[in-house]
Amino acid sequence: LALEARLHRALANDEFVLHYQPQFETDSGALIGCEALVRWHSPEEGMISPARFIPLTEETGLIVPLGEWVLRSACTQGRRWMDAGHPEVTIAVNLSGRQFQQHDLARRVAAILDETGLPADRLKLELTESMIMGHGEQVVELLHALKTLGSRLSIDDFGTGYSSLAYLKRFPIDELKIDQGFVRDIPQDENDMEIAATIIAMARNLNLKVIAEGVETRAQLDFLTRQGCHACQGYLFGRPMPADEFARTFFR
Ligand code: G
Ligand code: G
Ligand code: MN
Ligand code: NA
Repeated sequence: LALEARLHRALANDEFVLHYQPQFETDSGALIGCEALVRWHSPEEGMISPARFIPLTEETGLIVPLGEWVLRSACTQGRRWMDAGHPEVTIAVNLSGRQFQQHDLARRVAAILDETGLPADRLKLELTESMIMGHGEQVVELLHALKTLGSRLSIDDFGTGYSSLAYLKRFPIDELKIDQGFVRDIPQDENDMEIAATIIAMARNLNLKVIAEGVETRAQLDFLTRQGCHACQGYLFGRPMPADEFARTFFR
């Protein structure tokens, strides 16, 4: 069977799973949230990374129902952890451009929040610069509609797309997520350190939260903390892991 057909069958057969990666506040060391990352548990091949199938689902449009499954599953998990009495955490979910083109996306998100019972302010939607840049007033309206629900908006892979600073002021964004490409070579690469420091300073000046991803070493964490980065995510703290392992590891 071709990959596309196998992906359709995988969605019907419930072969996708979400892994969760923790996010920590740098000052306090407190767990503040997690990012939901999809994996395909293929009966033939075992666990398959989204890097291998997300691009094809974006081409074929399957990302729309898959993305909706991801959102519903992540919200369901967030509500389950809440009901179990675990500390308050936000659940970050990646949206793809195709999902963002749906004119009724805000209504769909609202319906999923309603259905799962996750409070809107515990959901964080990760968007990329290319999804929101240059798409006009419709996008501004959609962002405002999502904000009005009460959920948070984060710009993923920040610094890798168009860098128009105007949109940061114009759009109701809550957080910038520094791309791991700027974190990887801290503290060896002076340019990357300058870029990371500049993004942090800019975010703080604009009253936005800033989180670094791909944090793997103590030296990276120390640098980011000194610069005033609010939060960090990366292998130093934990890899993406199944929900039960996440709870055992981080809710104690
Ligand atoms: O988890 P991992 O590092 O393998 O993810 C690889 C890529 O797949 C990343 O770019 C990540 O943003 C993307 N990805 C993971 N889960 C999702 C998802 O649920 N929806 C979308 N649109 N992208 C995802
Ligand atoms: O595009 P997005 O930022 O959503 O993708 C996140 C990707 O980064 C996931 O595939 C996740 O597995 C990966 N990732 C998370 N933490 C680290 C890390 O510390 N180092 C590296 N190399 N990758 C990471
Ligand atoms: Mn992401
Ligand atoms: Na990213």
